[in-house]
Amino acid sequence: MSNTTNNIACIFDLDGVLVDTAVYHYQAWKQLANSMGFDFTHEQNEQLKGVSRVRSLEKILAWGGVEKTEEERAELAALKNSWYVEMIGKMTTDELLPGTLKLLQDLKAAGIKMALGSASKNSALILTRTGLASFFDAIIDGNAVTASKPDPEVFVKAAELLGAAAQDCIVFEDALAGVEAGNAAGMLVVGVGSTENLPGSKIVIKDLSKITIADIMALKN
Ligand code: B16
Ligand code: MG
Repeated sequence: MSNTTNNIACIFDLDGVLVDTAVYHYQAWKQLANSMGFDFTHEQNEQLKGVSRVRSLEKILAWGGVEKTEEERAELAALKNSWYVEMIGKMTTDELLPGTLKLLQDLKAAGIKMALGSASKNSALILTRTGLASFFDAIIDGNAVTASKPDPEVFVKAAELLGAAAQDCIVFEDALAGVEAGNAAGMLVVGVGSTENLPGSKIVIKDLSKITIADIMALKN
């Protein structure tokens, strides 16, 4: 691999980019909303992607027209998380999204630095269950930041830990809040999902099987 590859660094979002956990978040939030007597749509669920647990709950309560005290909100968030953790505790390597393993293996073999940049406070369990932990040179997740995406903090901190300049970082994101965070950090953003949901991305790919190291290098040139 040429030296130029050493000048780039890749920062991956977790839920919806590397692993298929978005469906578990949805199931757990839906169960919580249903227990309070209301529901929300798939379109509304899109707005929860990349958004912190606390902020997600606030949005859901607003959709249901339900008011709760801070203490009650903390209990509801903990309840949702207990259901979610039960689900992800059973995850296997089969739940990696298409192309994840191959791209991470190729990047590792090429000596390209990689970081995780996730809003989740459960990233350690997910990485362990799916066998991805050893790929990352740095992990920044919901436990390491004070501001949620679209604030750039998560990606800025990840780049710092990698020792990479913002302009050399490529962020992979499935959520609009994450695309905005990557752009605010001055990084190049590859959207993962559908174009209509991810404006502001440099390119949008369906999943990680649709991109190679050569494609990534071409984006930087
Ligand atoms: P947790 P990501 C985000 O992860 C999810 O997209 C979002 O739906 C979730 O609310 C957030 O993590 C917090 O997750 O409750 O596990 O701390 O996409 O940034 O990897
Ligand atoms: Mg995500």
